[in-house]
Amino acid sequence: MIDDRLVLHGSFTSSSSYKPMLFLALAGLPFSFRTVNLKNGVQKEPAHLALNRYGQVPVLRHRGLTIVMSNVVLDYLARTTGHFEPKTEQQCWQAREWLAWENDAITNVARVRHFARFRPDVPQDIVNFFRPQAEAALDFADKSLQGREWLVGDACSIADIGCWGRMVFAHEGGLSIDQRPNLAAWRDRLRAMPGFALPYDLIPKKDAEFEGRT
Ligand SMILES: N[C@@H](CCC(=O)N[C@@H](CS)C(=O)NCC(=O)O)C(=O)O
Repeated sequence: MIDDRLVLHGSFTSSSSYKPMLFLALAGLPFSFRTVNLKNGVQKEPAHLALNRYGQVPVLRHRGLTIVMSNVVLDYLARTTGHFEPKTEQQCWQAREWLAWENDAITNVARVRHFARFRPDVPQDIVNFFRPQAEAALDFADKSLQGREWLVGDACSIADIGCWGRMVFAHEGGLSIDQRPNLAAWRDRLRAMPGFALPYDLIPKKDAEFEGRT
């Protein structure tokens, strides 16, 4: 029998885990959460490496499949559930384009935050190299949202969830969403959606079952 329950492996400090978790929460879908303790290095243990060769989170398991890389997980969830998939084929490709850009550019926001939060030993010169790239990524997203509510089409899509999800911890790296009016308004639109929560409220520190909204 094929197991139809979605199982997400992730960590509460991880923006990459937050992205699929937020998708599932906004979609109101039931799923199981399995915590991976990054601080203790559980992601590098053989059992986890068997699921994710990169030794990272997140991992989604569903119907006998194992899917890794947060944006691939978002793509999979949109395709299999129909939630947060834009309307036209062109828009579907555009949403994937935003996710690819996100992985190039907003990753710098995650890097700066990672150094600030977890790696005080990293020399300031290195942080200073990534900070302008992080600021530029936030500026680009802010400019792209000028005069529009969502990154693609006229509704929230995986593009918005992916881009917001990786910039959610920006403040922990001393980067500001609030100072960018279009980004701040977009974040507030996401925040107003049923099921929305910030990572520390959404992602449990222990294994958990989510029954979704009926
Ligand atoms: N490109 C990957 C990045 C995943 C990633 O960097 N995960 C981090 C947490 S946000 C992780 O597992 N770090 C632990 C490690 O690398 O040891 C994705 O989007 O899934």
